[in-house]
Amino acid sequence: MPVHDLEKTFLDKIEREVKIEPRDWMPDAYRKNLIRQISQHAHSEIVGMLPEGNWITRAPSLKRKAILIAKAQDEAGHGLYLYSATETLGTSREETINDLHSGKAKYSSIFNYPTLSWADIGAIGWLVDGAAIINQVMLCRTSYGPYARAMVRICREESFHQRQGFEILLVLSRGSAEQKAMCQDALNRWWWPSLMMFGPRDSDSTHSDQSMKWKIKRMSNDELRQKFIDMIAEQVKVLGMTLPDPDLKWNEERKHYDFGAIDWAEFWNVVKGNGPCNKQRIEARTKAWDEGAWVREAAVAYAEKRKEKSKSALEAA
Ligand code: FAQ
Repeated sequence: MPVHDLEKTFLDKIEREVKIEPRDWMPDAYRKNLIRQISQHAHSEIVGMLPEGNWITRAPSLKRKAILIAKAQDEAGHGLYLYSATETLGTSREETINDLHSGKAKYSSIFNYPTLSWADIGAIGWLVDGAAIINQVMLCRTSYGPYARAMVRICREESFHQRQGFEILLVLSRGSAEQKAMCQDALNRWWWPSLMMFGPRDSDSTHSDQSMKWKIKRMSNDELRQKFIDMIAEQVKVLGMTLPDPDLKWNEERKHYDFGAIDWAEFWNVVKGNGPCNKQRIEARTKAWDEGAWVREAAVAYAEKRKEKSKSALEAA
């Protein structure tokens, strides 16, 4: 079929909300954009375990430790579904991971901030998972089938993560003066970086226009950010805490919360690799990759042995 007709079929599917599947024809730029977004999403899940890992050995009780381990394990699983979804687009896992280690591929800016107190684990669950869900609910309707299906499962787990984060903060907010202060301090430090998770303003977003046309993204960065702010500004009242933004105010006309200026210079600085923990995060991932080489080699050797065995069994039969 001529490329023109293939493209017409592709666009027609997008128009009719029919999912694009791995073996379907797709424009190179669509494939490339998906590889970029899905792999960066996968890297975010994997790097995202590191700030939480910092508290697994120091969780305040056995119950909290077990919950945190389970949460980090879920995130490893999300990363693996998403690496698999990236592979369906014709790229290898090694290539994708090398791009993370070399700094070519990004991961969410949020994971370059340190976790200084136990309350930070609550703030990550409530704010970071909360922001991730707002973004990912829209991605359940993304046009690429394997990505959309992975998102459905991931969202179910993320909403549990968000509730556990809120519950950690709720307990602290009803605790001693010291615990209340710890809770407020975590919110003060995580609020603005959480807003940055949604990406640059729509006017500065390079991929949004095309991604919206192809229905990879279904809502814009600013729309999602506003949705998140409206949700959190209400929920924070239950905690009896505040968000560190004096301009945060309900706007009756817009039926949304107004909010103060985001520090975009800080955002780009972190994205470019100069955040408080960027270096540490990549070093930890590279070290884990190098130290796991023997496991990958053993798995390949075992798979080859099994293949050989079943081949000989077939020949003998
Ligand atoms: N950090 O043109 P746009 C989680 C980059 S999962 C770093 O607007 P796009 C789970 C962007 O890549 C969190 N870089 O880009 C968890 C592009 O650069 P490039 C991750 C960012 O793709 C919870 C440039 O800026 N979620 O948290 C960021 O249309 C707790 C221009 O930007 C996803 O990845 C950023 N925040 O929109 C785990 C969701 N924002 O690639 C552990 C899927 C933008 O050209 C604990 N991704 N950039 O070099 C998306 O929905 C989109 O990719 C956006 C960005 C909305 C993130």
